[in-house]
Amino acid sequence: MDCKISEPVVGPRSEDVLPDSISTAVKVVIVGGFGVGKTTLVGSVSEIRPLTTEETMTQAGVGVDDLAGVERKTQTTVAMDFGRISLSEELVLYLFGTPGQQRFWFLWNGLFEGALGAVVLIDTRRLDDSFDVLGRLEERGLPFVVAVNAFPDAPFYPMSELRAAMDLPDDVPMVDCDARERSSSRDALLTLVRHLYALTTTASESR
Ligand SMILES: Nc1nc2c(ncn2[C@@H]2O[C@H](COP(=O)(O)OP(=O)(O)OP(=O)(O)O)[C@@H](O)[C@H]2O)c(=O)[nH]1
Ligand SMILES: [Mg+2]
Repeated sequence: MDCKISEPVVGPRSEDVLPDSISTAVKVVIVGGFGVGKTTLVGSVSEIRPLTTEETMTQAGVGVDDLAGVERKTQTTVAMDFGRISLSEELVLYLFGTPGQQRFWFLWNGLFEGALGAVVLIDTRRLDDSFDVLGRLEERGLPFVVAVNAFPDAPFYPMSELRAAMDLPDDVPMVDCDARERSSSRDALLTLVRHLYALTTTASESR
């Protein structure tokens, strides 16, 4: 019997393949407290379909998860987010979003391995949640920028006041951000890359 098998060719989608011009790949982490928009940022900016590990929040979290300010949240990251964005023909960023709930923070060690920098997302309604996050980054000595994610009912504070409240050094860049907007999320990542570049330049000049 004549039998022709025409299996579909399975392989990477064209948008998943990096152009040959890419010469530098940098790993960055997206960190911040519970529900500040980390998964949203990775999802809005990634040029590949992002990997998420979202689970439905259940009654089991009552009394464990602090839902103040994010009462309408139904899903939470339990392991990581992953995405990718090419910032130029040569430079690609690999994005690793961390889980925000403190009970999953033990996963940060693995996620931070090999990372060159971090974007810290903050929500001005729950600024206190950022203190532990910033403390952990400072302990690790990982360079970071702070992105103030704009929630509609969040109080507005000038950047200088936020900087003072978080006791941030003057050389840590701060940007406004709407994690739902691709261009805004991209700007936050570009701010981090410029910061990393400036730190490298300063370090090599002082040698
Ligand atoms: N208005 C507004 N809503 C946002 C923004 N970013 C995220 N959200 C919403 O805030 C909620 C929480 O966002 P997530 O991206 O899940 O937050 P997360 O930091 O990943 O949360 P965890 O992983 O649970 O810590 C979602 O309903 C988003 O749609 C923003 O910039 N503006
Ligand atoms: Mg998340």
